[in-house]
Amino acid sequence: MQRSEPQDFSRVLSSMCTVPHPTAREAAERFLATNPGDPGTYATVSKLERQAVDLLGEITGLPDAAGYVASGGTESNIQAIRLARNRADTRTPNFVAPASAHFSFHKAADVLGVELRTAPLEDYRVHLDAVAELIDPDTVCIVGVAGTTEYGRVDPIPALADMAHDVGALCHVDAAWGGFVLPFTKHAWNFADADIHTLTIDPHKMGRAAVPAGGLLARGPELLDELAIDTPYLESTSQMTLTGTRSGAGVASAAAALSELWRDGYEKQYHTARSNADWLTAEARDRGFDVVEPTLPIVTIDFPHALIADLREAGWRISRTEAGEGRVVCMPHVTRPMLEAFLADVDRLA
Ligand code: 0PR
Repeated sequence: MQRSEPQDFSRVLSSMCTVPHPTAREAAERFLATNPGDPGTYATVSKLERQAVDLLGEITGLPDAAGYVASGGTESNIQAIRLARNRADTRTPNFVAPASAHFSFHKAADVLGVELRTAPLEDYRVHLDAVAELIDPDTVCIVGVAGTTEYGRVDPIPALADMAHDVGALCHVDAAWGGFVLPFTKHAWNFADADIHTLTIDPHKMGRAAVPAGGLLARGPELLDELAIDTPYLESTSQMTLTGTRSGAGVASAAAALSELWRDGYEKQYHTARSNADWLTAEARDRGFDVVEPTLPIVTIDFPHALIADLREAGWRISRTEAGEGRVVCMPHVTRPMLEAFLADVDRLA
């Protein structure tokens, strides 16, 4: 029989997933055969899901948030656009998102038949005048990203929320990755900082839950009602999730990680990541490389393409931004000794 080994993260630099917390791993194993999509039958895991949503609400400044544990950021983003479309009264809906928005919004546009209008950036954040130009009476949602996938930047969320209100659209924030680091920064990004309607925050990224564990939160249950579908043969009468059968492992591990780590554990994790990001930035600049100033712990370094190829050849999992920089996401498994080993290889191969 094959022994199950934890995956080796010792050279993984660009992933937004990480080693699950031991408590989260254990909870995932215990709830492997449960389905939160059928709360009548699997009551315990449903209670854990409520607990997880309550904690996600605390993290995002809305203690009584409505929501559920989704399969990931993609599902949450699709659902946010879906509910904005369903509540609006137009046959030709559109939504506006920054050019930095994750590709899941392109999937949302495609499956939902909602036009995606992409707003250009200025210094890696969405350009507000450009957003204003793209909005019209058929705009159902304005998206802001709190922690962009490539550069970890935070859009001006309060201004986007105001613009959405002015035209009766919803404002959705994608904090899939950033949600577990932003509470320890001064950025305005959540339900308490701005009049946003929905938010994506993924426990399976910085939250240290097992995959799959995403989070969709809404300011009130009425918003999620837009997603409800009748479920005639289940004990519960309706379902608002996109998937039917869901992973009880993901849900239970999210609840376990959140109760274990919010708030001190995540705060400590953030400060370690921050200090690693600052250290790596300084070391890379000392070596003459350009680094995009990191606002959250994601470091993008202007390595030559050949060097990135050689680093990959040497076993480092490092991805490139669209502009070509090497990207290091300072996840909890990315330690200082690991970065030292990485820089030693940079020096050897450069
Ligand atoms: N929103 C943001 C801001 C994201 O960065 C991502 C994923 C999503 C939404 C979508 O989340 P799910 O992938 O959970 O549906 N960002 C990473 C990316 O696409 C995902 C990733 C994670 C990629 C781990 C590689 C990897 O090893 O780059």
